[in-house]
Amino acid sequence: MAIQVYGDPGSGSLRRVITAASIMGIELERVPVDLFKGESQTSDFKSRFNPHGLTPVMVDGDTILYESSAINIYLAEKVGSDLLGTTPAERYQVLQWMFWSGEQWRVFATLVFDERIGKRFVGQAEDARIVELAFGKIHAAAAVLDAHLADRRFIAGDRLTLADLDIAGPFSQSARTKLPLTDYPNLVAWQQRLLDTVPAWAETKREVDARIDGALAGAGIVL
Ligand SMILES: N[C@@H](CCC(=O)N[C@@H](CS)C(=O)NCC(=O)O)C(=O)O
Repeated sequence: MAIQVYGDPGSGSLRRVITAASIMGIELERVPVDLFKGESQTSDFKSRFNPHGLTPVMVDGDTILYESSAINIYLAEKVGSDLLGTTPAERYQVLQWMFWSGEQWRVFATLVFDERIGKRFVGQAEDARIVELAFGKIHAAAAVLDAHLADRRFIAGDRLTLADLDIAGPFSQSARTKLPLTDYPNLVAWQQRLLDTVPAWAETKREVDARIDGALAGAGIVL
């Protein structure tokens, strides 16, 4: 039976899994979950898949996993992919940056998305203090990334790994949420490199954009 992934095409987290699976040649059965209708927040979804009501969720036989990074590590180990590094040293670098991404980077981009876009769908205004706090954290992390990428083409090693996909996640919504990233030329160039050299990253961007822009237009929201 095919590996199933539950998620909404507008989700930057799902995008990381779809992209990684595509690169690894893993066929996924996609099960749509409409986040704009709250389909991940039902008691059925929470009790069966993820008590937090968040997606994506992967089902592979008896294995049910949430958290995109864990799903990508699971998939990479299943097929022995080099996306997770080929030596122990490389693998620890990949893991270091994946954990860093969750702790220092994506969490603040998600906060901005919730304030600037999520709240608009329920008729609320953004809290400027929360956005300011998140922007401060994003600036600090972007400066570290920009310096790290000054003499590197990819985050860990000299080729694409899961660390790149994890750190690229916030770019899925950054134009809509107006993240302050344009002052970091190495970061901007690295993101463009991913779009230019990783077809699945470009393809999933189109999917995310179509879904979110369509939902915004449908709700009459102009950012
Ligand atoms: N750290 C989690 C983030 C999961 C997450 O925030 N998912 C969002 C979509 S990107 C979601 O399902 N939101 C549904 C909701 O808030 O109701 C991961 O990487 O999987």
